[in-house]
Amino acid sequence: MTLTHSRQSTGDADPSRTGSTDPNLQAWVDEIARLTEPDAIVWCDGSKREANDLSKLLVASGQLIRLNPEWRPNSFLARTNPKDVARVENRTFICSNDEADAGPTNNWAEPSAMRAELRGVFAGCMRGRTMYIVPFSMGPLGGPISQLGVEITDSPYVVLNMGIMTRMGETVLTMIEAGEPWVHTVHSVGYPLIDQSGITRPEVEWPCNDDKYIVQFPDTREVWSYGSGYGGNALLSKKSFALRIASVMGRDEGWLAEHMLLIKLISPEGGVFHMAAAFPSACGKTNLSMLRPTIPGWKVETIGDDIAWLRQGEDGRLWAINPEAGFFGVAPGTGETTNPTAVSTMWGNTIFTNVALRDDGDVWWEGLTDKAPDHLIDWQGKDWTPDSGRTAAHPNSRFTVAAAQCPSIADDWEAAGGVPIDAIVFGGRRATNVPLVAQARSWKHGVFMGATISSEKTAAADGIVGELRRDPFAMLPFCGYNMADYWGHWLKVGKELGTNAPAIFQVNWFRKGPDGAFIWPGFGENSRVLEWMIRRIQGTADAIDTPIGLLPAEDGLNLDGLDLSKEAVDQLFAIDQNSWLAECDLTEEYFDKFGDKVPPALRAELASVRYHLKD
Ligand code: SAT
Ligand code: MN
Repeated sequence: MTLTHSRQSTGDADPSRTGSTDPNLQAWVDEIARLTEPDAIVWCDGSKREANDLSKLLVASGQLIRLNPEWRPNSFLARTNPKDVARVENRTFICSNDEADAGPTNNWAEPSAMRAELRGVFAGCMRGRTMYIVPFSMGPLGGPISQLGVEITDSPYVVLNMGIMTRMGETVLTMIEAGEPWVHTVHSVGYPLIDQSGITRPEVEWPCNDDKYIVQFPDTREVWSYGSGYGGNALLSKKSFALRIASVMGRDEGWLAEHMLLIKLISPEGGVFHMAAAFPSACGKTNLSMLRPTIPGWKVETIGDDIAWLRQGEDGRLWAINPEAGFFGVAPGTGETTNPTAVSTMWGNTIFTNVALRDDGDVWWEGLTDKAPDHLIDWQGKDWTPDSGRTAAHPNSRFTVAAAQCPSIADDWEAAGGVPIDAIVFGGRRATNVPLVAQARSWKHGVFMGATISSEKTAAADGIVGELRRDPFAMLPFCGYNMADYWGHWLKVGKELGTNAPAIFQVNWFRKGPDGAFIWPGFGENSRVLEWMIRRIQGTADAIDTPIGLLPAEDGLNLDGLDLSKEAVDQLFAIDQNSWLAECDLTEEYFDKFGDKVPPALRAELASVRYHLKD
């Protein structure tokens, strides 16, 4: 769709800064500007005024719709190009100097060849557009686990999102100018408004390019992203930096960058515990991070919903921060019954992407309410009614909102040194085989559990939804180096932690019964599983040792007041010997892909599981 407003004015932006006193930063900005040829350069200060000006600009050009402020103040709807709705894993590259460092699960390209290719692709790509310099901090400003970055982008939508998802603005620039290290990231939607021969073309509702590149250079800690405006491809602080680049930093410096939510649990006795939990994209991390326990006396508070950076503290324990400042959550399935906390978090100041528009100027998506409105404009801008035969919101539609707006946010969510971790949880989406919960016998066994997680694919990435794939540590699309080396790194971290290491658990909320329906009610009822974990840590809950891990003993899991038959509970915990032996064969095949890089300790764990299954 073409729009009448073809050129972006930069007149509204803060004119106070025109450059940086940091020679490296300035030289890099100059170099990217020479390559991409923008009309103007804006140094973002992160102010409210700046965000207001940018949203006005985007509303004026038709790229954002302002929602009715009566229902949703200072909130906006963006509709992407239908070809730009999710992460593009087959266009995501890890360009390590050595191919072996990328490993068999990443797309590798030789760095200098990729740089040459990118130079061609980026040449003139910002013509007719404004280039924004977005300085940001991952983690509280100046914190011991925090890191700085700068994203150059030609997308004001990205700037607005970065302002919510990170601590963004002038203070970071002054820290960089004081000599703090920072990560270089460059992004373009790949849709110049003036072509090679000087001919202008009109702006479109969602500029992007069919040709996409999401390229990480781990050795130089750099990211280049082209052709997509979608979250995970374009908000380079997130998956590109906080996971792909940071995982490599962690490998080199002895810490962990993980695809994990962070929560604080308060027991009825007032005990405080912290948990980090890894699940693949769109498997309920946001819901779990905002869980409202159904069991009396327990409280869950939110620290993060997607990414955690973990590091051993001076006391020898593992401490974690949420490096982000906002949530980029999946909208469908987020509703008054499933996640009322998320619903109240987005009362205003929220950017919605690819959800449906109500006639009253508010938003809607599948699962927000039980009943759909009689009429909507769907995510593609078309009229929609409940019998249209298609969903009104895209299955990967998103909300971007500040974490500080979350009613369940923990008071220490911004503690610079993080929170001490008592338990680590690995989960996936499995219709069969994997029990509701199992505890690892040891750190090594826990690493084995994490390494062998598989999950049914969701709409968060391109591909076939529902297809089962290995997703070790929920990091398959996000590990910036060889996955087998990453397992080795986890084993090393565990060794350092020794007896201070957190307990490790595996969960599966998604097991289905013979009728194809989910057996476990999930959501708030998951608090029962969390309670069992805490009781295990305290040493007050019994477990039975099974070949695949420690399961709740008879009556060990608190099922009071839950309408679940004995058969259903048995199905939730059933371990089918033959299926598990078959799963072990698949695990061996999977390990073999990594050759001799697989840590012997993991091969030993596999042998032990097999041995006990055959017992
Ligand atoms: O699109 S994102 O990568 O930011 C979200 C996700 O897939 O986890
Ligand atoms: Mn994620």
